[in-house]
Amino acid sequence: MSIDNESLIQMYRTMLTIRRFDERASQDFKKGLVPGLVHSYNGQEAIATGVCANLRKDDRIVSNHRGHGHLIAKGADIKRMMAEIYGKKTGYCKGKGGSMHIADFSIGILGANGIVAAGLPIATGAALAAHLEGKGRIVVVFFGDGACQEGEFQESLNLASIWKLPLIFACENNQYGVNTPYTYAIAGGDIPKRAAAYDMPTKSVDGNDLFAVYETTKEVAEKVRTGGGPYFVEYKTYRWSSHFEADTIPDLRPKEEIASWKKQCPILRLQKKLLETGILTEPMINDIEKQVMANIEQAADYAAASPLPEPEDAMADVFSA
Ligand SMILES: Cc1ncc(C[n+]2csc(CCOP(=O)(O)OP(=O)(O)O)c2C)c(N)n1
Ligand SMILES: [Mg+2]
Repeated sequence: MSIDNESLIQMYRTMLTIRRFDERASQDFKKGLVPGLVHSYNGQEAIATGVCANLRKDDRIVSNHRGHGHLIAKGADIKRMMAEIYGKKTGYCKGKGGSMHIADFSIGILGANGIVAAGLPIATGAALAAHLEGKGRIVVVFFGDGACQEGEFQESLNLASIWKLPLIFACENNQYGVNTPYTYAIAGGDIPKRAAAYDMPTKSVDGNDLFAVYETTKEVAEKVRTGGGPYFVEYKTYRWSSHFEADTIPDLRPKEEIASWKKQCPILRLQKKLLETGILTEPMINDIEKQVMANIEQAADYAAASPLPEPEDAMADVFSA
């Protein structure tokens, strides 16, 4: 294993922060404190964490509608994230964007995105910029299995491949787009095969295994960074919650299937490994839990205490062509 103990503990902390952040956002949504939508990342934490741990600060990511985990793993400020989700003036978009528009260019976050697959062409453009710039930056775009059905997916893979761009296509195959299983929706049922058709190397890994995610991404990122062209990685996983926190769309997935995936909890799997190897102890785990919870409380208090945007702010920072 090529990961040092400190990095492993840091990744454990990041995964727990993502889990507790989304739990809190979901609870607050149900209390009516969140004006927009919340798409929970619960169950997928190892992917954002293991991928972003291989990125430089000036590397870029492009996220999607289920983006909180990606943003936290790339280093976003959870206070400003929470404030944005609450629609407050202190949030990343001054309270006017909500969960799906959070961006922080200063740390390479080019934005979450509410339009399925719309991040792929943005990432392709950013990768072209990185390629022309020649400073060894890479770009990662996170998207789901459902996004692979969009035209932008095909166009982006093609351009990235013919131009040999430094881009990792990180497909989080959580088995469903809302309630539609990918095995039904995707002809042939094999997502990496689609990328291979664009003459791109591919890998498929257990996205609930932090070690597999980290090691695979490390190898892939090195190739992409050193001029190897784009790479497609399928991270197999499962979302624990229904599509989003509103109950307007019922969860039609089999209850036994959800329960069996919960047994593959990425955080508990990592925790077990770290306990077995003595990298973490029970008291250390309790301490991390307390620290993470305190940070989440602080972020939620900050959001709750922050002012709403003023009506006269409505047209500020609004762009149209
Ligand atoms: C272009 C477009 N079509 C449909 C939607 C509605 N929608 C939002 S998320 C989603 C499912 C996306 O599934 P997937 O890409 O697998 O991501 P997951 O939600 O599973 O993380 C759909 C259909 C949308 N936002 N944009
Ligand atoms: Mg999906």
